Amino acid sequence: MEKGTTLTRFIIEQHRDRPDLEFTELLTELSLAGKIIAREVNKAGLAVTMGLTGRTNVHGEEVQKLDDFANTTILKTTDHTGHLAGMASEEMEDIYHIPDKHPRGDYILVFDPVDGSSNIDVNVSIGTIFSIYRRQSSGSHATLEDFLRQGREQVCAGYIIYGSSTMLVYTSGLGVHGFTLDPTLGEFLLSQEDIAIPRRGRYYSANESNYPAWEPGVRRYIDHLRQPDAATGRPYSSRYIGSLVADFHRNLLKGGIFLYPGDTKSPQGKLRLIYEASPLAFIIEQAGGRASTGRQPILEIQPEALHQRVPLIIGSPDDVLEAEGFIQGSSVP
Ligand code: P6P
Repeated sequence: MEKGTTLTRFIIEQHRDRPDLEFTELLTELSLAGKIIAREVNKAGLAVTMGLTGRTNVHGEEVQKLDDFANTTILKTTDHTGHLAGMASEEMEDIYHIPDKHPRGDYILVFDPVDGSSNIDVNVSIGTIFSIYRRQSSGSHATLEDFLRQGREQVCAGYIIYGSSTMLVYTSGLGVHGFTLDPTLGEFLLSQEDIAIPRRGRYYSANESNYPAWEPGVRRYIDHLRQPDAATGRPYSSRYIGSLVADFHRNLLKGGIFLYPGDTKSPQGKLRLIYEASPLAFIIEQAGGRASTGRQPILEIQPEALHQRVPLIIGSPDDVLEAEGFIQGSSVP
């Protein structure tokens, strides 16, 4: 479709022949939440959303006022659509049940309302990550089992990145498409259709202060990337923003690999499976990329807990495959 097509029209036309994907309105409401959050992000430097709430979340992390605001905004813009049977978020310990005054539907929504929120105060790009599954339970409310799903069962995943421009990138299994918010219209307009990640990149993203605590295969891989080799464009450049959505978005468009492995302090790493790794893994596979723990595809992991963490290696397929080779010990320099 031509650039400048609105998100709503794109979704309607893309899903026209897919009666199984009847969550157009839900995606539209999510984009409204993105616009509202973008407005707060853009004035965070001025408004009361700067700084902390004084509370901590289920993970013991300081809850930024914007985290709270974004979480509430997404709940309020989607809970009445009649598409959802429940929701789960990084900011909520338990499942959010749709209030009885609203109709319930066949889907569940999981999201990280503002990932990278620690970057709010220093004006670094941050993002919202979301994912939609068809519910499995049949009762009046969603159950925990509706949320503990392999990533392969996602019907939709996306993110909104609040940066130099606000972009919404999503897939519903029919490719990856990017929309840029035109603030004068208040509309997300198609800017990149069928995004495909380069097979190999020139960037690697990792917090190298963790290098001493990484397992030997990860250290060998990073050492490998630093060695000159014209054929594969090494040494790669290190690009680490410390904001997952921003690092992911750059690698999606330019090619590259992002690594947040486990280490001796945190064997499962830092990032969450259900509302961070799985949605981004669905997107990257739809864009021709790859996502794993280094040993297992992210989308094949069976979650056991709502907030469980997972090592994440994601990006250009040739780069992720090469990293897996080092981690699994089948590649030595
Ligand atoms: P570290 C931000 O807090 C976040 O959850 C992700 O957005 C980011 O990729 C990661 O943590 C950064 O973690 O340990 O490098 O500061």
